[in-house]
Amino acid sequence: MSIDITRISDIAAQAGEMIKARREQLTSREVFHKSSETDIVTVADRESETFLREHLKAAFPDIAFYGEEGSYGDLNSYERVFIVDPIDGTTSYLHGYPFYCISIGLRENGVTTGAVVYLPYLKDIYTAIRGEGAKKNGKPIHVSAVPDFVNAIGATGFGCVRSHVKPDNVDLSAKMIRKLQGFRRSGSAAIDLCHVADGCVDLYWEFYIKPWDYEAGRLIVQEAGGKVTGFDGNPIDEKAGRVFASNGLLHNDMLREFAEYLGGK
Ligand code: LIP
Repeated sequence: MSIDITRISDIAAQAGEMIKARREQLTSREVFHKSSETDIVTVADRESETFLREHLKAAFPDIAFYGEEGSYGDLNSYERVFIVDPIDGTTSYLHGYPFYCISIGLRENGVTTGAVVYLPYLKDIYTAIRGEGAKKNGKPIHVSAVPDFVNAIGATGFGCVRSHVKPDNVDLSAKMIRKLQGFRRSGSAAIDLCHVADGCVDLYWEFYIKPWDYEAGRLIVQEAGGKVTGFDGNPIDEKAGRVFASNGLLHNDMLREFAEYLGGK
């Protein structure tokens, strides 16, 4: 029996509206640093996580919860688990830049089976159920048919720079900016993945991101007909956190760019 995606969507939308309203009251004392001065978390991220944990638990008592802002042990020890980013795009959220979202993926026995991404500012909701396709606001979506870089929009993120981890994404992005028709930065991996799924972006990559950033978006892209792998074309390695999504047609060209840039690293 497939999961009740409408119920998960309702919970995501409630949390989304809550954080949108909360932002108006957020004070500087409610913003904290994580791995570096530019890596932040707000009280709203924590409140959103608590809300999602409690409401998902009440609606789906048999499914565990694993969120960005808590300590939940080993993700791979759970049979059925919601993998949740309570605010993906926290920096944007803090500044009032409208691209932030709630991301909820459901993983069962190692396979992602359901996904919901809610963008409170735009009131867009993306959903997917494994084997049943992907939707935006209830309507089926599909990746683009753009076959080459010169006609493509690419998106990426720079979490790696914020955390001072190498190799970072700066030189690769500079190279791709010259090859692509356009380049976009939303500040949220989950949103970038949804944009690949609905075809307004043709490819997206990012270094060092976490399951809560990509779990839901990955299924939404796959169910919309796209491809999601690591930078070597293999399934994403959770530890490496290198995530690459495309409409499928651009996949091999971009894999060649990664190989050249990383040279085996
Ligand atoms: C963010 C990602 C973004 C990435 C950031 C960060 P957060 O998630 O979605 O794409 O560049 O490093 O991981 O921290 O806003 O939930």
